[in-house]
Amino acid sequence: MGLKRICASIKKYNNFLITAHTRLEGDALGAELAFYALIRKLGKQGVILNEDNIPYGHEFLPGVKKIRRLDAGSPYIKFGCLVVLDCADLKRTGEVWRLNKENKPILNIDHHISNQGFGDENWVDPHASSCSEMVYRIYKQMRLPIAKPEAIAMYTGIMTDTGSFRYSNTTSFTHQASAELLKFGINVPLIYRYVYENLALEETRLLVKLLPRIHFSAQGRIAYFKLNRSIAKDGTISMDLGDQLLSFARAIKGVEVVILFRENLEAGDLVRINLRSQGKVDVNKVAAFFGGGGHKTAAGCTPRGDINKVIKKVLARIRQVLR
Ligand SMILES: [Mn+2]
Repeated sequence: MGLKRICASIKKYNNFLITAHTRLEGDALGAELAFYALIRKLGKQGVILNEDNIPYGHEFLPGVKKIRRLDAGSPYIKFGCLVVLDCADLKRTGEVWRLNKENKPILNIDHHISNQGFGDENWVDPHASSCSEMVYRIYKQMRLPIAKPEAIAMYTGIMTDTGSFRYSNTTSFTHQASAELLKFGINVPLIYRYVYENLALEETRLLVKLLPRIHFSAQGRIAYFKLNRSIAKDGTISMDLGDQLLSFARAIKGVEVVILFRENLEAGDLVRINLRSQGKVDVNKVAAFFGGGGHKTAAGCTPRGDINKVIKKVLARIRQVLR
């Protein structure tokens, strides 16, 4: 079984480079911080390093200051093992995977159903609510004591990936794990406030402007937002704001699939697409068709092309499934 083998691998190495996907969020950060604390308890060394910055609202996580960003000094970091958390494929780490020039073993710990097993050791559990929940299971398997800082990290990861325990990935085990983490005196309302109720005033103004731009398709079963280059410029559309749009749309009666289309965020004619499903449509399959992936109910992809043509193609694909 994957868990036992991952534990054996962790014991083998002494120096870890720990990373997760770009556009960091609660689960990626939670899993990283909890994993780092775990190897420290085993008397081992490690560095957490990501391509992207700590996202707004997550500075409260204990230990977040020791997380490094990819920079000029990064190629000189020595490590014996690369740990990739919450990534469906290696490229989701951005450019971080390139630091593994000496082809050190890769441990792939992830819960995306689209994960093909890019590591030398893979533990992929699509039934896990979150990568943080998987790290929790490593603590249990190794019988390592949990302390408050990593309890906060793992709770935050589980909370964000389950949409605060309301998505279909929430299991009885998710609640059991969370119940144990709560014993460490975690301030749940405060975490919730930091992560979800922390919109900046200018973002709120933008949100109000964008909400009327909602479109519907398939008799109201698909809701989507089209964010043109002009709106998305200066990176003003944070994922935070994107999440707000997605949550708003998924709360509408009869809506099965919610999509966010963002034009040309980084380069060229790329369209960033975020998909959420209420369960009837497997959006991982839809995203996979356009070169992406994720989970059955939450996935993403970044195809090339004119945004209007891309929208047409994606909607046609989903309408087929809804039929
Ligand atoms: Mn995750």
